[in-house]
Amino acid sequence: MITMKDIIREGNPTLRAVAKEVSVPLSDEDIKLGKDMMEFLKNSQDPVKAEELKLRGGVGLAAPQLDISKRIIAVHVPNGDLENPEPTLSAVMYNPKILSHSVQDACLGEGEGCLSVDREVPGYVVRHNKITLSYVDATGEKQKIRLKNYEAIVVQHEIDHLNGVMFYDHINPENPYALKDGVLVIE
Ligand code: FHF
Ligand code: ZN
Repeated sequence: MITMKDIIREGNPTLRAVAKEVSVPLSDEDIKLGKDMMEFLKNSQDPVKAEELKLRGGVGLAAPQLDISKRIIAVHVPNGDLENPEPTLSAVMYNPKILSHSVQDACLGEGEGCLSVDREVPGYVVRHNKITLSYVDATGEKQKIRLKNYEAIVVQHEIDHLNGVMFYDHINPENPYALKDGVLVIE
């Protein structure tokens, strides 16, 4: 089971490396890793398990954060509605690739954090508002999906980890809350 001690923190060079593509058909090892990553996200969002295991709540995880330099991400985005616990997006993605994106940019109004960063870094992280994405799913099938708003932001944060990019690389150090005209702020 993955816990916080498995997650590497900033300063570890693996977080700055470009991760390697996984081979398809997927290996049993890569399938198992994807399952473990998804289990971590679900546990981290379960109030009882998160407290027991002292997990920080997460909506995404990338294999390099486990010191594994492979192009594997997991995303589990809850539906804010407590009556309806269906996640809006829940997937393990192998070799995810942004095929195209909107001209419109977006950022989270609250800024971003990271399981590999044990400090607050204030500021807007400007990303694409919409992305068209291809990836290989947990069953080895090629998928192509369109994402927008919060789901698109989470996936871009994860794909950045595969390319050695941290969220704060996108923050303007002179003016962390400077925004160009037309950027959608997601609250
Ligand atoms: C998180 N946590 O998941 C953040 C960090 C925008 O690479 O967003 O570092 F648990 C992956 C509902 C809403 C339930 C939010 C992408 C952020 C990715 C993980 N928590 C949440 C929740 C959260 C990072 N990460 C602050 C830990
Ligand atoms: Zn992160």
